Amino acid sequence: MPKLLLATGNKAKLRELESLLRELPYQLITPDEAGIITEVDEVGHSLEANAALKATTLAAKSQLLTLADDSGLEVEALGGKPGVLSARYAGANATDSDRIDRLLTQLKDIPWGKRQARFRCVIAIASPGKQAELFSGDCDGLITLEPRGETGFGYDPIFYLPRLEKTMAQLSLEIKNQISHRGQATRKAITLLKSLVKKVQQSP
Ligand code: ITT
Repeated sequence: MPKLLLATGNKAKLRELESLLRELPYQLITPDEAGIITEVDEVGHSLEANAALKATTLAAKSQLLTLADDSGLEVEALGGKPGVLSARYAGANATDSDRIDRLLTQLKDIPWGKRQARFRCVIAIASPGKQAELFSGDCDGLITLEPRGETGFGYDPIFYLPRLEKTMAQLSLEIKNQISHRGQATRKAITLLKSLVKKVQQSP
């Protein structure tokens, strides 16, 4: 079976990707199994640029077909911030709870009707020495007044989904994957991954 490196240092993201990709005819390889450190300087100014950078850099390092994910939260009242800086929003060594506190403080005067936000995810797939192919997904919601729920990661406890009347952190991993930005982007990428497997099988 061909190998696919899931190039993320975020364990919760890794679990979601493993679940989304588990039916595919690929052996999914974690960074630990490949013996690589996934840290890449995310110098790009967009999720697209950073996803491509992570996938091409780590494909070159591992010599494996590589999938990388760059994602973020865009808050309308903050003009789309933290966006591409979502992971670094409260400084380099901050925790998920530090980032949530910072965001809730920034939004303290914003009323419930104006707390629209969007999760965006860009998945990049790259073979060693090749350009990355990109797939995106998004998911709309509202930023709550306080955290609720225990599942997921990152900003999930303050991301409310009106249709489900729950935060993202009140959903099982399976339901989150059905509706999330990452689920949507990954399902688009699966079409490419399936065609790449066929090519490998057909080559002599
Ligand atoms: P890798 O770069 O190693 O994949 P990372 O956590 O640094 O791990 P990103 O650079 O893509 O990942 O940063 C995305 C940040 O956006 C992440 O740390 C969360 O704070 C937030 N985020 C992304 N997807 C999320 C999700 O599904 N639920 C909640 N927060 C999310």
